[in-house]
Amino acid sequence: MASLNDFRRLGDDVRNWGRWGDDDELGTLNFITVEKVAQAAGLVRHGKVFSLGVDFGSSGPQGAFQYRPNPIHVMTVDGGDAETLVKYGPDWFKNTVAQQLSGYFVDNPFRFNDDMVIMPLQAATQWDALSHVYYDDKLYNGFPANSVTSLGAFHCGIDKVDPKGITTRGVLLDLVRHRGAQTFLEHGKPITPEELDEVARAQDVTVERGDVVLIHTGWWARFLENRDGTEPYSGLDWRCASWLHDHEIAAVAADNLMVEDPVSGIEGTILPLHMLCLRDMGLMLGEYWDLTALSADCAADGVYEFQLIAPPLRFTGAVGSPVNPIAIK
Ligand code: UVW
Repeated sequence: MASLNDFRRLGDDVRNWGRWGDDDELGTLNFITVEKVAQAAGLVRHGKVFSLGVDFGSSGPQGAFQYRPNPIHVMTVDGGDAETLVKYGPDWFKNTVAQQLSGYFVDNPFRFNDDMVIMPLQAATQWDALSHVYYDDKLYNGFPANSVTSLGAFHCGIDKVDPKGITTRGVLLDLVRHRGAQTFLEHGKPITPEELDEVARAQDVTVERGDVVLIHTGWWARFLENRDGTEPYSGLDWRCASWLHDHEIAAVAADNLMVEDPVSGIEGTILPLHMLCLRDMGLMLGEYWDLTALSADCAADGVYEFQLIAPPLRFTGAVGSPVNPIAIK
């Protein structure tokens, strides 16, 4: 087991603070240049589109952690209101909402439906913003941790990503195939930097500056079988921070709940890779990405690179965002 000193040493090695200026809030997304965007577009050869987003609904992966429920979907207007609630609804409804709606629904063929969702922004397929995780009272690039307030993140929020978006070359590293696993990487064997290199070599793909690397662990396929959002798995070891740093990638995403291995590997802290990536490197993490169909296609044609389009939603001051990432080959 490594120590907090080992962790801090690696933090010093991979820290990107000041690399793109003292006011930078994009972090490693700065590696995505216009040339990179153009290169990625050139990878589209067959028009095959893969949606990497999962369903946002009541049977999603949340619930096991009490602070994160699954999305709650509420209809705020539906066409049935025209036939029933406008006529028979309670007085408060008739005197307020119905008065407005009757303008649309009475003596008028027009009908409409509206809805809303209440959910943690971390509920399903998501990006962690750089302000999601910190330590020693500092966010990425040295911004004070108390700049994330009850009104939201004034630094490193997900809204800081939007001007640049996330459109780049994606590279899939298929750990399931590499380990010959049945469905998913069972708990107990964290993925090491050396193994990431082995997988890339075996797939004959290079990981380059500005790429988003997708780690296929099979966890999402497993979740669809047993609906157990707490199923332990093997994820990236904390030492992979060096690998992600050395390859100058733009971001990393996986098909499991945390990207990193559930076993910390550092005595005295949980989630060291989150801290090294988000706070020290300024590298965003994508979680709960569905890589099943994409990995099957990559195995079939031997092509593990593609155009990836995955812009977060622009929630002001939010520390994360749902996303529906698209891979195109
Ligand atoms: C935390 O880091 C707390 O959560 P997540 O794994 O969703 O990023």
